[in-house]
Amino acid sequence: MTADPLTSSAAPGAEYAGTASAAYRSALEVIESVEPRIAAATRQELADQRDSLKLIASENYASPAVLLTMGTWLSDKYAEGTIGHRFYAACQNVDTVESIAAEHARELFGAPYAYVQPHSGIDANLVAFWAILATRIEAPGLAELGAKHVNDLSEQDWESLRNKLGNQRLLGMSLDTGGHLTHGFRPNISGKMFHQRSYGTDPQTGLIDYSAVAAAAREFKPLILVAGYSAYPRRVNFAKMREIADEVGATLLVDMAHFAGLVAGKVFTGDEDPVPHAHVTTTTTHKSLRGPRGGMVMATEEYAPAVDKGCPMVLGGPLSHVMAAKAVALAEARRPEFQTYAQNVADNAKSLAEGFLKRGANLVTGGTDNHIVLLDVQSFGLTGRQAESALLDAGIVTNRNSIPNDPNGAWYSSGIRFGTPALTTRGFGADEFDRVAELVVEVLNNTTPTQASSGPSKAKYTIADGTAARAHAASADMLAANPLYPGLTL
Ligand code: DSN
Repeated sequence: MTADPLTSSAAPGAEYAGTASAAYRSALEVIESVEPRIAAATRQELADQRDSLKLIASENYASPAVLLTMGTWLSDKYAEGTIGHRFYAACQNVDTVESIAAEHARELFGAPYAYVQPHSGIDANLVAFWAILATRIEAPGLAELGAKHVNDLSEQDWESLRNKLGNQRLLGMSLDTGGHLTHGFRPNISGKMFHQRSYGTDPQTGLIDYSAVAAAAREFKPLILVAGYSAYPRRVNFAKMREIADEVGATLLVDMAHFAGLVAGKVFTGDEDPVPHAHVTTTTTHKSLRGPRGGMVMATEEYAPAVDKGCPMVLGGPLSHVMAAKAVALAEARRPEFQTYAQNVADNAKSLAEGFLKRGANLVTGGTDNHIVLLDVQSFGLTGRQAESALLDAGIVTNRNSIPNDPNGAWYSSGIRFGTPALTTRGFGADEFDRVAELVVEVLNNTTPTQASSGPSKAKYTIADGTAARAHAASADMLAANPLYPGLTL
């Protein structure tokens, strides 16, 4: 395994590690002089991230260049609107920043159009939903009424158009089979906006059954078919999803927030690359793509003009400092080293999955072919909540997750979701991920649920003496061999 160039001592990150250290030391001194508790928490976060096995599938470590880009006066500028068309004066530098970020995104993903303003994944999906509604419902509605702009409509006509906008259908992957809350679920605004239905996975294999998706689409006739996931450990055939969307006249929206890094790194190509197949593709920039916390939307020419109106339609003022950091991260992702990184992420996930399977653990779908491994912890006699807490005691940071037909619901759950993007950035290889699987199994084998007065507790547990300490000691060696931000001293 080659160490990662952006965060390990082997390459470019190391060239500026000394400079970055000086920059961070100065920054923390300045922060300390105003609110020392924030400086202390910031230092402690680095120490904690350095000392634990970060296996949360949606987290990563951005490079010092990306992180430093966010700490500037670009943050102070208002720039509502879009490139060259702002509602504020003096946006020339924000125009430059946003144009460069969008250009990198278009080039990296081969997209006709990219919009880099969304502040998060939910914002990106909201922009996408409203761009689709504007294109497919509002524009033809206005034309039918002989109007150019919504402000030209009578109150009655606007009311009727508003009802149409708020009464559309969306078909997405169910939450318990790995879909995301923003794909039409009631606690999220998407579920309040749309009449939603879900497709699941095959109960035997745990895999997406495309003929079942097609049948659901034919029956439900959604305006929007959503593909994408946050806890499905397999690849998706987006060409098939597009065929299904086309057959029923739906717009295909792919949310690639989780696997954007595998698309950028050319691990997912052809039918597995969503961008050429989707009408609209959304993503976050901070997960496997390893950029700053934020979102992004890519679209065909047909949807681009509506997406471009994301601010002020859905979004508040763009975060110019974050758009700048997106540009830096996307420039990094265009380097050949990023393709090596992305392939390592997928190879390491396989190694982690095999490590679990050979030690007798059960995995949802029986394995992985992306960056996610979903462990069913029922065979350990634990809930997801108990397993997550016991692993945290041992310095292994994960998150609990529902599994299909989860008997414990979403809060306690029966699964633990693991992801390889972060530790792969640190330089962990296949052998180390096998060792991680061994540590996890050892911790869970030594954890037992605590009896509560009203029967077994779904949250409380006991971990056998010495287990957590042994796991800490074993991971300390691996963490020391693969340091986070080597050369960065505070
Ligand atoms: N919260 C992200 C995740 O952990 O998958 C998705 O929004």
